Amino acid sequence: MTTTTSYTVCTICDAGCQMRAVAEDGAVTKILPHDSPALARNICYKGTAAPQIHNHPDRLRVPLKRVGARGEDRWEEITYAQAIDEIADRLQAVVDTHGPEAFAVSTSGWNTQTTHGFDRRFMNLLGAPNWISGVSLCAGNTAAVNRLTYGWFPFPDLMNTNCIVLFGHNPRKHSWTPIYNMVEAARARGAKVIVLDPRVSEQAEKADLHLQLRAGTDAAMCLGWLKVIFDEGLYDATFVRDWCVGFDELRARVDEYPLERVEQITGVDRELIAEAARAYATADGGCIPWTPVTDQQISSTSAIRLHSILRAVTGNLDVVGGEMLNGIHPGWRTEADLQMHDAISPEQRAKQLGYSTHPVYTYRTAEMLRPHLQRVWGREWMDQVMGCHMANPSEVFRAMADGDPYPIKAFFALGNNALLSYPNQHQIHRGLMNQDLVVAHEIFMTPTAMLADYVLPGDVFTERPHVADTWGWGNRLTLSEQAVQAPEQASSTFRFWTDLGRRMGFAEHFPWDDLEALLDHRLEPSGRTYASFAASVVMEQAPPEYRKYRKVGFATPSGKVELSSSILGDLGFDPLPYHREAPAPSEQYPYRVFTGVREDPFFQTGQRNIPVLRRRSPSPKLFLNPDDAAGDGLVDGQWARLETPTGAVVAKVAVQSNMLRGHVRVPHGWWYPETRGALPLAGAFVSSDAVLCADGDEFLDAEQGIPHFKGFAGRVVACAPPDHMSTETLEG
Ligand SMILES: Nc1nc2c(c(=O)[nH]1)N[C@H]1C(S)=C(S)[C@@H](COP(=O)(O)OP(=O)(O)OC[C@H]3O[C@@H](n4cnc5c(=O)[nH]c(N)nc54)[C@H](O)[C@@H]3O)O[C@H]1N2
Ligand SMILES: Nc1nc2c(c(=O)[nH]1)N[C@H]1C(S)=C(S)[C@@H](COP(=O)(O)OP(=O)(O)OC[C@H]3O[C@@H](n4cnc5c(=O)[nH]c(N)nc54)[C@H](O)[C@@H]3O)O[C@H]1N2
Ligand code: SF4
Ligand SMILES: [Mo]
Repeated sequence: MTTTTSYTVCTICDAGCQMRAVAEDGAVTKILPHDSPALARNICYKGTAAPQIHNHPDRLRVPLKRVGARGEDRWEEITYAQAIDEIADRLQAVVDTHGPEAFAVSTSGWNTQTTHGFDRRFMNLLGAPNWISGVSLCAGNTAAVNRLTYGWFPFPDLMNTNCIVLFGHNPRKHSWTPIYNMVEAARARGAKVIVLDPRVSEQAEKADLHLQLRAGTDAAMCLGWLKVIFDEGLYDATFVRDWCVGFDELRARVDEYPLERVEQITGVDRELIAEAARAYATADGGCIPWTPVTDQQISSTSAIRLHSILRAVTGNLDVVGGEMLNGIHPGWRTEADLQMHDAISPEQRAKQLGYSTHPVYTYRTAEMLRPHLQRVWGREWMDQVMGCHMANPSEVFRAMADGDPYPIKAFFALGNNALLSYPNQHQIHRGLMNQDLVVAHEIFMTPTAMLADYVLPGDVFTERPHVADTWGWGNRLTLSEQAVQAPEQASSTFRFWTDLGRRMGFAEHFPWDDLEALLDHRLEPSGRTYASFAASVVMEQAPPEYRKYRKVGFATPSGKVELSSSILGDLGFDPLPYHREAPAPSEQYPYRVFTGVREDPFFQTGQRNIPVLRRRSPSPKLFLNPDDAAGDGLVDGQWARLETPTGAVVAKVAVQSNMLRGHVRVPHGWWYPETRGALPLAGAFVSSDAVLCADGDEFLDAEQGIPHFKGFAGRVVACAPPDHMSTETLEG
């Protein structure tokens, strides 16, 4: 028996822990923690379940072609070469009839890992602007909004900070373990932790201060903090004078939010608001780590901007314990460097859906930032957190479903369960049903893949070499070695785009024959090959350099921190942050529903088919406060239906005293792989939060067009368990 041990970067979730894969006779049999004591704790039970996931009997191994009606889940096995041939011909037919804008791609890049900018490269060569991603709801959009204010999306210096402010963000031992470990270490060092969460979350339980705000009121809360910070002179007046523009306008806006008003909006006592604001502003090095809760709200752009503004006016930008503007690794070609955004014409870029309606995350804003990014970071196009200048997902699905404003007729999902991963699931479904060509690149047969014409089997992270670059967000490079061969015809998304590109006339732009050759190219600026990198580096990061803006300024039009955003103003939006509400709860729909609270055993829509993980959480749960449950006559453990004007899902009631009254939590991403063949699309509509979330204008953030997942109105009624859950087999 041959046994090998390799360094590998886990992509089961997006935290990217480096760990060790043990392979015996060509299969990964065991995952070990890192051999560096500093990194050994960065591993969770999803990571150690990698062998069960990767060697699962249901892993897709051969390309499949649909033979039944779309969504019927009947297939024939074909060769990879036939699949690429037919996909190329059918995509070309769509482009010839409707133009390249009729082709859309959805991916998230975390898990396929080997995207390497090739999806955009292919689309840009074709002239296709409609690329979307799950990061439109997660960090990618935070990055885009951060750039409006200071031209970069900073990373918190958790190792050195004295104060951590968690807006909902709730890392745990088995949920974003590395961030959890850093927060724990900071706490042990004496750093203060402030949590803002409608629930007494795990982080809130241990926090120095917990502000139990109503869901969806984060922007108002931040305006309240600024009111205290300005009124009490707790800001860094020198930094504001020398490095910020728009202070007076901002101050006038903040004055519209006296603490009485903020207390009324957020439901948090004004004294506590002031105490928290003071604690953050006076900490010598405080940080507000990225959080998804402000990525998914109707006031998202304002709330994210307010985090940026708080960081700036308190003097926490690019200082020890604050927020690092690290830039990118100088010896590395980033995704953006490979994407060829100059190959697509400005006319085609302007057809990107959302370009005129919700432009902040589209090409339109990226085009405005180009000279400034070039000045500071040496690149015109930046792709932090795997997704910049993308189309608006809701508009893409509308175009797919209704041909409005123009038809989209070909849709590819790579490492993304698109049907469940955006708002308004029924519209996504209609859109997928209305396509001439749907391709899924997957490791399992998901509901989205069931709707495809072709399903291509993907490889997984232990089956390919990679150098992880913190998703273009930071300057760290981390080695991920190939431990084993992919099964049968499974391969990477790099292989897919290369083969499709070569087949469709772009061979000269896809010259790399394998991933190692491409990694050589990406490492070339540092004078290394992948082999020499792998032989000498496990992880590398340049030592931090602080206050770099003193040399280069900020990558904004003014070169300063724009408290009042000139770009937002030029785009016709309010250049100052504000608070906006979604339609309020009513007598008919009395609760504020929020999606989220990630479940430890699963990443997003995945792993419900992995027994060792599913056993830890057999069914989806609605969290309700005991008084609310009693008022509705609901008891812990019974099934209930959560209804919004958009749709209804069922889940088990979990009565929890840590929930704020009037709030209901619905989990993300539930479907029932075990019902494949028995329920349509394996129960994709039974318990999926995306069924509930609307994406009409009254639910969309104006500037980015992202939906409101944090506090939409709903009601809960008792119901019978769904048929497939009525036996206790799964529950046990
Ligand atoms: N309705 C709703 N939508 C959401 C959210 C929500 O809470 N509600 N959350 C948002 C957030 S925070 C995020 S981060 C995104 C996440 O979006 P994604 O990261 O795209 O997550 P999933 O949609 O679960 O899709 C991941 C798919 O990739 C497959 N996969 C895993 N590894 C590989 C691989 O190596 N190769 C290939 N080809 N496939 C692989 C898995 O089987 C799975 O089906 O979703 C966002 N969308
Ligand atoms: N095990 C596991 N870990 C994961 C993931 C997973 O699927 N499984 N997913 C990863 C990904 S992609 C992400 S994005 C993160 C997300 O993980 P977190 O950042 O921890 O976010 P959530 O778990 O969605 O919700 C966190 C908290 O937000 C609170 N909350 C709800 N609405 C609001 C609001 O309007 N304002 C505020 N301030 N708080 C609110 C909730 O009560 C909850 O306690 O987790 C990552 N880690
Ligand atoms: S936290 Fe767990 S699932 Fe996520 S990357 Fe780390 S080991 Fe993998
Ligand atoms: Mo996320």
